[in-house]
Amino acid sequence: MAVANSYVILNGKVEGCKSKTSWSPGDPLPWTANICQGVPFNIAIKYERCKEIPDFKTKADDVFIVTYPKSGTTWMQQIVKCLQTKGYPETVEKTVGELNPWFEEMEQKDADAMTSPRIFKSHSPYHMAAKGNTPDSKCKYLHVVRNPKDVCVSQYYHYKGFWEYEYTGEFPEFCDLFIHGQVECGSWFDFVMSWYTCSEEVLHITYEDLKARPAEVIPKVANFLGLECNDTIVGLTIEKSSFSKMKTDAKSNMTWMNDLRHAGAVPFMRKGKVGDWRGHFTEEQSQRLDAVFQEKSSAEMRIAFWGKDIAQTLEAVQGDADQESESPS
Ligand code: PPS
Repeated sequence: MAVANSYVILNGKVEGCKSKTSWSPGDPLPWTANICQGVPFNIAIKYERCKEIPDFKTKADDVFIVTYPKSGTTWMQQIVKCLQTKGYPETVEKTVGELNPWFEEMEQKDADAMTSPRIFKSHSPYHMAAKGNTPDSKCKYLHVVRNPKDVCVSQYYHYKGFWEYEYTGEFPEFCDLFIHGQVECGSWFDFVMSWYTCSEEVLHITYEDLKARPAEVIPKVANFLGLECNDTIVGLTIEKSSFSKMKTDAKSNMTWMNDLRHAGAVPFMRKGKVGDWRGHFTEEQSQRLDAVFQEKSSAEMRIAFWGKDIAQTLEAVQGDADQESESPS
């Protein structure tokens, strides 16, 4: 059943309707979602789970890797694993998904059973996130943010790859959905601003900085997590969290999710580049996204994250010189 835009006030599953070449507010959602408190999520996330999250008892040494989907979550998980093992992640049998389970998807009892210090992955906007409300339960958040145009492209391939979205549309429609915040976890702009303006202990890391200056960024992550860091550990972490290494590492390349993907789908470790949006966005789509970026976020945030106000052109986010092999997408 296709439900018209009234889904924003619903909680529960909304079946996707047929895709078109564009999407406008008021149109039914062309992908299958679970709506939790008005925010569309992947169907793996249950409304009941979202409801219980605010009551979760966080501990002072809990850390949440919080990201809008496709912003570099798995990359950060691998960096954390490298730091925890002083540069030898291969000595740990668990995948990054097992080490830092997806908080919104897991069961409460499994979260309760984890040994401290616990590190979770979370895709919740701040208002829906787990947070301690007493001084001794205040935990920390490691927020990874990536420029919205590259996120949009990466998320498009994610939707095409995982059958659970039942998404059959093409990029122009998906771009409309993204700009209007009608994709998984809602509006990128609201999500990022929610974490930027909250008063919790948050370390903000940009995907672009991590790509350009890993030797500067990785020690900040180690310091935030209270983990040992020296030049050797940083060097090993850079090597073992590189795109090419992770792509062939079954414990960090997400191939354990392959049974949820269409045969022949573009791999989860797709390109790992900065600026790939330039090969996907038209000038008109780019300008439209820039306008929403400008309207829905603060210049202060944009400058804090990217060094200058990139809302106009995202010129600060140039294509990089990464020589990783090109995939067809
Ligand atoms: S998810 O599904 O939300 O957890 O996805 P997420 O891990 O946040 O983002 C996936 C994108 O991150 C890229 N990626 C990397 N880029 C650079 N270096 C490394 N090591 C790396 N690992 C993952 C991955 O390729 C996805 O981006 P795209 O642009 O699609 O390639």
